[in-house]
Amino acid sequence: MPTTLFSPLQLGSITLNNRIVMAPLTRSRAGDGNVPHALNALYYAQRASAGLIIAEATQVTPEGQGYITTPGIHSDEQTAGWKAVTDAVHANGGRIFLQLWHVGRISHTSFQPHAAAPVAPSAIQAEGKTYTRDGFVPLSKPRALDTDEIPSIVAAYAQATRNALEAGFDGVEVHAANGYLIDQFLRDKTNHRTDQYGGSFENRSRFLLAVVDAVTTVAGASRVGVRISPQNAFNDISDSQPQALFNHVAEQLAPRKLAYLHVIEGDMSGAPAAPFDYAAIKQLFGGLYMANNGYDKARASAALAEGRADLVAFGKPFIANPDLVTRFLLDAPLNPLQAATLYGGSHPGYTDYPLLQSTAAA
Ligand code: 8OZ
Repeated sequence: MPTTLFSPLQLGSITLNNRIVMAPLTRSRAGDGNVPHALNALYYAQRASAGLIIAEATQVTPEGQGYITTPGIHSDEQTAGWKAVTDAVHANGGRIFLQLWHVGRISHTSFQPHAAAPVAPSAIQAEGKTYTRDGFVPLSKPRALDTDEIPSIVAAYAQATRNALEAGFDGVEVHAANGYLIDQFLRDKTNHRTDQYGGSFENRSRFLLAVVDAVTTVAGASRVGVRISPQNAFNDISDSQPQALFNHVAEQLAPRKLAYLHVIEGDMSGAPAAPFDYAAIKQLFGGLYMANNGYDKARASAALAEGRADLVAFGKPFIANPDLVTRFLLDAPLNPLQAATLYGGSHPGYTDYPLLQSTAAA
């Protein structure tokens, strides 16, 4: 039998009902104190038929925030809020990981404790804006982290992992993609350091690997995934040698026997990307490979059948179709995405996308 989207998969000690993954999606709908609340539990519970949900990027420290009303996993209240989310997903038979996030320089002083500068590998300001209480504002110039500050950030990822497990998550995903702090360390556009965290591939990968090792010490390797985006220019990120850099990253992650490697292939905007050998990344990593970026059912099915991926993560289709798995199974039409309700607000465009039955009955 060829592998399909509906083939179950053993992920460490947990069994996924299918290979259709809900990608991590920032929706900016946390409650006061960036605490997940009942609205978020309903949204995730509606999508529990995914083989695996990767809950949205969640800051591991107050300094790790860069957008309005994104959830955290550093306070007791946040941990308790997430517990209600994982309970609701598990009650519906789902599995859920949490994506651990630190934005680094993709932030604004208004999100930072004491309105301080955001932190980054080097003091290089990103081109771009973020949405604050005062609307869109340019990203703030970061300050470079001192070498001796880095272990405390690594420790914050470990503590966030303890909190995530206490909150009932089945595992965690380390967000090393999309131009945020870990990616800023990996790339030579944003990392101009001269200490052991800058320069060679080995040095630029040191922070990622320290985080991965700290997180796996807490959760066990089979409950830890990593997300990378070798060609994504989102958040003003790039590298002079992306293939060689990410081949090195995949090689270094391989012996760590993680749950999976999650790869955003190409550019998130859909802009054409240069040729890139993702098969090499998959082969060097050696474990389960989760593909992402603009897949539909046909492309995803082909990737699984041809052994180019083991799981496929879907973003926008899962926002608009809580019953995406059923729709794929039946080859049913998909609800279109409402772009205006992606970020912020309450139920509209979040928990009110219709199910197939209610569409048919209407
Ligand atoms: C879009 C808007 C805000 C955040 C990412 C967490 O790219 C994000 C994000 C995406 O990983």
